[in-house]
Amino acid sequence: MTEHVFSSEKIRQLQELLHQPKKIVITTHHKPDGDALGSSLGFLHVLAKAGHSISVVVPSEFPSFLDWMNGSGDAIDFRKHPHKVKVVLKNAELLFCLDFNDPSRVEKMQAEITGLDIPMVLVDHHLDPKPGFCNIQFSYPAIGSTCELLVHLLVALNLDHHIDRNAAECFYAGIMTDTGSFRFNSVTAGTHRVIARLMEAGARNYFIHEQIYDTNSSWKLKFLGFTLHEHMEVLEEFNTVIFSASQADMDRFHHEPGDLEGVVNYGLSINKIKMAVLFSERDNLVKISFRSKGSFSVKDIAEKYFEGGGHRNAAGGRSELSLLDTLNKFKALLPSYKDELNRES
Ligand SMILES: [Mn+2]
Repeated sequence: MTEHVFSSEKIRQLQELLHQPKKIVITTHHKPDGDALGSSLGFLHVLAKAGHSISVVVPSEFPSFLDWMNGSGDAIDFRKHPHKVKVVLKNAELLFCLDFNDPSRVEKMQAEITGLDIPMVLVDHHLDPKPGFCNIQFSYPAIGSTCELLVHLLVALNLDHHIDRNAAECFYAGIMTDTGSFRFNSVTAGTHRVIARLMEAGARNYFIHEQIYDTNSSWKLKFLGFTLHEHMEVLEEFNTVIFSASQADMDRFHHEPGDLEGVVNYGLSINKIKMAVLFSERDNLVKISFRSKGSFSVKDIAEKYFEGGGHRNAAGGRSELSLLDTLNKFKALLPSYKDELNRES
């Protein structure tokens, strides 16, 4: 389990920060996913057992399929309770930033965390952390999830004996969702050793899987069917699939946050497809989810053209153009990637 080697100096610094009971705030990125919320809540349980007083703050709402996570009801949503967030941050002695590496990822909460005069610790697996964002940075892009990284870190800190069932199930969920249920190439033998450790601590794999994947509303499935049938465009020349969802369609299918989660992956399940992209209209903005297979990087497209970023095979972006104009802008970019999209790899 201790196969992951961290800088002993950083571990020492962090141990020193955690030596005395502290008021700690844990936060994560806007629109928290399974890994973001799982790492935050799992860490909350561990640090609480170690004697600290913890608040988890989220910049915006998380999808309801994560409601089952122990502690989720106590996470403070900045959009709903900005004042409460300001108060806990004002009293905080230490801030952990999990599953993001750039203050812009907390969106409207950015001003609250960049002005703080307390130690900040980053634990994250996205590429290119913003230099100097946090005082101590544990940035490991090769690791498939922040939850996996955090368990390795807890072992190095000698805090892993505090991982109880509640913490273990939060971490398990984050690893499962960020690895596409253990099938992405980021999964290693080390990932499975962490999973074994979490199951020994009581994590129920069947329970977690059911909570996350078998709690769809019928509207979500109807919307999925509609999107696949009506708004999926296969661009064979570019080995690319495009999905789109307009605000009107979302209203028609009673869209709830998280309902479009996973739609984009259906594109990659088509033979030979290298890239799949979902464009969804929200609050006068087009949100974009990019996915790819193999060496083709969607991170660069997201960064260069759509004010976004992420990983090589999974990235996000946005556009202030209309849905149609955004689709056209994207399609116009494809010829310049044609060779790369047709390369065998
Ligand atoms: Mn993650």
